[in-house]
Amino acid sequence: MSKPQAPELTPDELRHAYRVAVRNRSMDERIVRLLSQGRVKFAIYGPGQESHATATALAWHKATGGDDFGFCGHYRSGTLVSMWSELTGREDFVKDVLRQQLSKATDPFSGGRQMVNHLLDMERGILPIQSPLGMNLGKAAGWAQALKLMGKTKSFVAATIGDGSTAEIDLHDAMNAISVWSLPMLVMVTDNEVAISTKPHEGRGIKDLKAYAEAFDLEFFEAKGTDFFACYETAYQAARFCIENQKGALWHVHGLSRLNGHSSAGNYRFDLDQPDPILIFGQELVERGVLTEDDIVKRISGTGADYFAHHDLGGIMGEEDAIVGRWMQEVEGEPDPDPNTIAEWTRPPFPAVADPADLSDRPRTNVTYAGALRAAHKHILESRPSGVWGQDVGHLGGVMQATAGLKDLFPNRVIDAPINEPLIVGTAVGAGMHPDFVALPEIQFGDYSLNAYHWLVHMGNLYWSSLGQAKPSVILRMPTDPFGGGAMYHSMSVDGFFSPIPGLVLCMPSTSYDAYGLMLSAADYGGPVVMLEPKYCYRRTNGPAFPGEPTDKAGIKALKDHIRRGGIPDIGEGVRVPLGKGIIRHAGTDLTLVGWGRGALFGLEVAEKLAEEGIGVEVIDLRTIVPPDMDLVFESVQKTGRLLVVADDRPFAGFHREIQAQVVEAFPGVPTKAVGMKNVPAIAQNEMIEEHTALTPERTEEAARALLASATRSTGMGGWNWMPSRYVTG
Ligand SMILES: Cc1ncc(C[n+]2csc(CCOP(=O)(O)OP(=O)(O)O)c2C)c(N)n1
Ligand SMILES: [Mg+2]
Repeated sequence: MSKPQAPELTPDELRHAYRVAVRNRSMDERIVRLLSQGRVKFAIYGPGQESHATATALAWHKATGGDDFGFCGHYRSGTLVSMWSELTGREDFVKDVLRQQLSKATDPFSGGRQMVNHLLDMERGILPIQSPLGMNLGKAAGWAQALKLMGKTKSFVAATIGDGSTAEIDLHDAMNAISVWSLPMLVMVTDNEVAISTKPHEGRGIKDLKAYAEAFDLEFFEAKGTDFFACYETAYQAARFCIENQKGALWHVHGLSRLNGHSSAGNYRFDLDQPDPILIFGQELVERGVLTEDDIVKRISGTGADYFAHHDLGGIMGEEDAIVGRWMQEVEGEPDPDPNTIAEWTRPPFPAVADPADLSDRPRTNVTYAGALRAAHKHILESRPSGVWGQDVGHLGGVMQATAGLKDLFPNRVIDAPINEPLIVGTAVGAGMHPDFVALPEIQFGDYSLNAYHWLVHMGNLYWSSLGQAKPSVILRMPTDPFGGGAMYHSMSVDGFFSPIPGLVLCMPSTSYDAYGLMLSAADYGGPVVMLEPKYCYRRTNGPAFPGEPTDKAGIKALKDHIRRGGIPDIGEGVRVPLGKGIIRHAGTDLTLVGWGRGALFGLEVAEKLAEEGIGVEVIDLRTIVPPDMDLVFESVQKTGRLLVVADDRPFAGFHREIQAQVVEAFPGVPTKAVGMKNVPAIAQNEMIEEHTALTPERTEEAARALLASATRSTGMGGWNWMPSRYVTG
């Protein structure tokens, strides 16, 4: 392969690179000084990476023009992002890094929420750097995937990991995504031959990065990280390779120095024995006649730990250091974040959705739950930049047939993904961060979503930690709960695992109408939403009819046949179900039954049965589990004085207990029970045992009757004016 030659850099460009390099060095070393004075608690920085960083940003800017670009670095990428910012018109970037270092309210990346050098600038394609090392790769791969699905044919995306982080499974995930989806993405391994304190022989299983890259059909590049010109050339070639071939590459940047240790948590004394790229770069620029000896930094003999004691800064760094010093003073005087704002940016505002009119008079729908999901996907795929990916979602239409028929309509945007849940969810997070893109990943069985648990946590905290700048629009769907002999690992309920994750919206629709309406609201919403879909529901036709559904016999038969054969029903415009709002499925005054998923359906069965005996059970279907519609629950309990919580998951330490706890806090003394799966490790394959373990209508009824029979009482502690219900007194 003939490699493209990088355009020659002008003296002005070289001087600019040197200036940015020394400005960042000055900032880092001034922070080191603050650390030793105890004026900063923690720092992580990049002295030793400046030549590689400035050269790389310059090369990528030349190779891409700054468009259709994405980069997710790590905590040592500050100088690279600094250079990129200047090239794309953002000034005073270092001042902003200082604001983050000092955790000021003015920190534009996170308002004092993130650790220093956890940067982002969505407008310039700088994706949010977060601490979990390998996950920056998944976000970048997803960003690239969405660019591709949006028809960008000249895009380029890069991500950084250190040499030690090559042991993280995330690298395997990203390499698979880049290889299988042919993503124009460069994996940059910045190798300083150490990971905090762990040496390569202790921490690196990959012995040959070239062979490793080639095994995934990625082009391999390498360059010495202290050599500005080699890095510039290689960064340009690697970027052009990715752009022209729309394929992936791996760049091993070796020989990097780490001049102040890993972070302030260890020994951060400046290491005079390692090669300093700034000294090398300065000398080269003098030799090329670009700078004079007076311009550049030089090593001098001095005493003490301070970098400044051992260096004559020269003209350029002298100027830059004066600017940094001034900025530092200014930033120190800026305000701290206001404690009253901690709950801000927890999640995006929910879209305003008119509460659906009372649907109880509507006939039952003839659209199955799976059919409704197909229609929701179709609507989203038609109306927005979006993509569906998951195992077997394309050719097969998903194991639950929730995506059947979609690949025929959108062959490139409905994608059969590798068997790798973190890859599926992680790339969805990256893709969903594009302002208009909605990622629609599916996990084949909820049980396997546990492999991607960290991605759920990650997508839940991105919005908060970036003050709303990183907003992953992801609708992650998965079948859950026991049904029909699924056995272990095809029966798990995951609501109790996921409900404590901050920042997520967790839905479990029980009807076709809600499945469709919640998905569309989730797409309008634009934040991360997890849809848990009870396997029991897919072929059922629970809930009200959609507007315009046929009512004549022939029409109904045609609709049913169409859906049974994998067709996508045509659901008219406008159906939406509000996020965060429950619904009363059955009114009553004797007992409040709060359920979700199958629990709501069984609850309704029980309510209808008890109504024949004159017992009024009020059934609330939460629909959105998190955040739960507690107003609706409280209003009902205020009226009935009893609470039963019903869902498939185990009540033990699960979400049942959250509802109970909130109700008991609001209404001390209220009698309450929770019913769900028995507290055993899993569901057995034997269906008789499954029946004995899982939630059933019978156990729901039993719990309701026991609760109705128990005397209710008020402790008088909570000040709620509870009156004995008609059932108990009468
Ligand atoms: C997933 C994860 N595990 C552990 C850490 C803690 N940690 C932070 S940096 C680091 C070492 C990384 O070494 P390397 O990848 O070589 O990068 P370097 O810092 O040397 O540039 C570790 C273990 C983390 N941030 N993320
Ligand atoms: Mg390292």
